[in-house]
Amino acid sequence: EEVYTVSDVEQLGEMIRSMMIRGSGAIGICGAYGVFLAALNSKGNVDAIKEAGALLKSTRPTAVNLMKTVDEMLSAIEGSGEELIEKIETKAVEILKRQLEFEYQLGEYGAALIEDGETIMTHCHSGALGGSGYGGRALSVIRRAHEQGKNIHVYTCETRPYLQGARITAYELKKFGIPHTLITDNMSGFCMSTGRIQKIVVGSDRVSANGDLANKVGTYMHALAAKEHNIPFYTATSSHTIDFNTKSGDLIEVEMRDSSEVTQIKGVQIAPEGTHALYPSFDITPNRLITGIITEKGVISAPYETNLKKVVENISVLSN
Ligand code: RUB
Repeated sequence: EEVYTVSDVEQLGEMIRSMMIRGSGAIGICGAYGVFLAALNSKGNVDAIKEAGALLKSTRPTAVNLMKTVDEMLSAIEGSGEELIEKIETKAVEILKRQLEFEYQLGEYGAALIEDGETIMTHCHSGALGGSGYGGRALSVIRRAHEQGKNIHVYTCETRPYLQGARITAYELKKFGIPHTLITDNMSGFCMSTGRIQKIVVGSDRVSANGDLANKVGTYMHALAAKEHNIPFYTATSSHTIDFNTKSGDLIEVEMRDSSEVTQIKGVQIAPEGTHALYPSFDITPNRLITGIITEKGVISAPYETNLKKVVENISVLSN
C-alpha cells in the first residue's frame, strides 16, 4: 500500500483514467474530494470547480457513483470564498461517512445470506482498497461473514486483463485472514460444476432501473454458469449505484479501453506485435440471472423494476 500526494484535479483525473485509483466506491470518493481540491486550488472559483467536476466525470463512463457524487458535490456550491470552500468540504466528509456506513450495513445484510462452511466466488475487486475502508461492497459481505465466525472460503477470479482479483482481492483476503483460492476466470465453470462454489457475490459499477448490472467484464459469464448450476448470484452495492435514469442494461455505456492493456502485461508484450485486442472494461448481467441485490437497506429481489424503486423510497419489500 503506497501513499501518493495529489496536488490538482488533472493529476487526480489521470490517476482515475489510468486505473491507479479504481473501483466504483473509490472513484466516487475521489470525485467528492476532487471537487473539494478544485475548490481549494481555485480559492472557491465556481467556474473552475464546475470545470473540475466535468473533468472528473469524464474519466470513467460506466461507474455511476462518480457522476452522482460529483453532481451532489456541485449542488453543494453556495456562497463564495471561504464559506463556499467550507460547504464543499462538509459535503465531501458527509459523502465519505455515508459510504462507510452503507458498506458496513450492506455487509451485515449480505453476511446473513452466507451459511457456515460455504465457499463464495467473487470477481474483480470490490473491497477495502476500492471502497472507503470497511470492505468495498462484495468484500464487506465476505468480511462480515468471516467476522461473525462463519467458516468460509473464497474463490477469487484473477480478472484478466488488469488482474484486480489476483493483485488486490487476494491481497485483502490474506490481510483479513480469510481462507481463499485464486482461480483464472475461465476456471469458474469447472469450479461450479464440481460443487466447489455455493454462492457468488460481486460488486457493481451501475445497476439500471430494471436491475440489470454493469460490473467488471467476465461477470456475465459467471452469472450464466451460476444459473445452469443453481448457484445463487448476488451483487453487493449501495443504493447510490442504482441509476434510475437508465432504464435497462443495454443503455449503460460500457467503457472500452486500449488494446495494449490486453496485449501486454506490465509492459511485457504477450501477443504478436500488431495484434488487435478488444477490451470492454465491463459487461452487463441481465436481471433474470441475479438472485438478489444486497444494499444498505437490505437484500432486494425480483421484480427489480418495482422493488428497487420501492426500497429507495423506503417501502419495505426486502427479503431479510
Ligand atoms: C471495478 C469493478 C468492481 C466495482 C465495484 O472495475 O468492476 O466490481 O467497481 O467495486 P475497475 P466497489 O477495476 O475497472 O474500476 O464495491 O469497490 O465499489
